[in-house]
Amino acid sequence: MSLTQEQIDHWGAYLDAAAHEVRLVPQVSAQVEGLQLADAYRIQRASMRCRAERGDAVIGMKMGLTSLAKMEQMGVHDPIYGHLTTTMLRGDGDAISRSEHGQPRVEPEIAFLMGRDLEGPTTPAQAMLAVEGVCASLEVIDSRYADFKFSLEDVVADNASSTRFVLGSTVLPPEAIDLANLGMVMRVNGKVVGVGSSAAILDHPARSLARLANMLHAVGERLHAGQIVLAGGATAAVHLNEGDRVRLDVDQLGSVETHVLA
Ligand code: OOG
Ligand code: MG
Repeated sequence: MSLTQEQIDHWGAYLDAAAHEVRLVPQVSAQVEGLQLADAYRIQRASMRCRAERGDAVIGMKMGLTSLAKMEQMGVHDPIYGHLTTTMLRGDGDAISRSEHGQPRVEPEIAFLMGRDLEGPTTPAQAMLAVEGVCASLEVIDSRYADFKFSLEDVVADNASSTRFVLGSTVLPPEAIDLANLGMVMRVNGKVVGVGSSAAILDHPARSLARLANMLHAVGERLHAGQIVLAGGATAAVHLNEGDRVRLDVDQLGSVETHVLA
């Protein structure tokens, strides 16, 4: 049975408060018997309404668990999506703060900057026609659940662990690059911690974008011109500590960097 609107709002506020106050909380699924995926997405949207009340607007979407490396690391094998908001965005070279995170991890990603609205049902080829620019990105995820231990429904309710993302400075129009197999090398403090390819992202990042549009279509939503979309980490995520310097290099898309302050 699906949850009432009152229950959805309660769990949305529960996870929003945990994220806002950088606190760990018990999994929702441990407290709601038979939590369904559709209700988990409703909880995610309720938590976004709490953010909006603080003036934190949605500026894009992210796909998660789109590579085998990520699926295996998390023990969850279905792609999911989450919302990206203003407070999560950082520019190339900007810092993130360790104190604003509970258990931060970083992932190498490809970002799409949408030039047009994109509504499902769609295909990877059609989806790419709505993209204006492509750039490298570092996503910093954090979980409101201890040790990132969660079910599919729990991580969806927790907005797919979204916390921060950094956009690279080099933005290319999609027709200028072949996204099928771009090498991706992530370094922490100069040491290589992740090596991958854009091919790891559902075989092609365009598939991730189309999948997102199709998942949104199922709930009567779409992507909007001007929004940012993260296609999902190409390698397993790596733990971050205060003082760390992170750099991602992507073939043809240059680099993107961040560092972790106290
Ligand atoms: C869920 C978010 C996964 C990705 O790129 O696969 C994600 C998690 O691992 O906590 O952002
Ligand atoms: Mg990610």
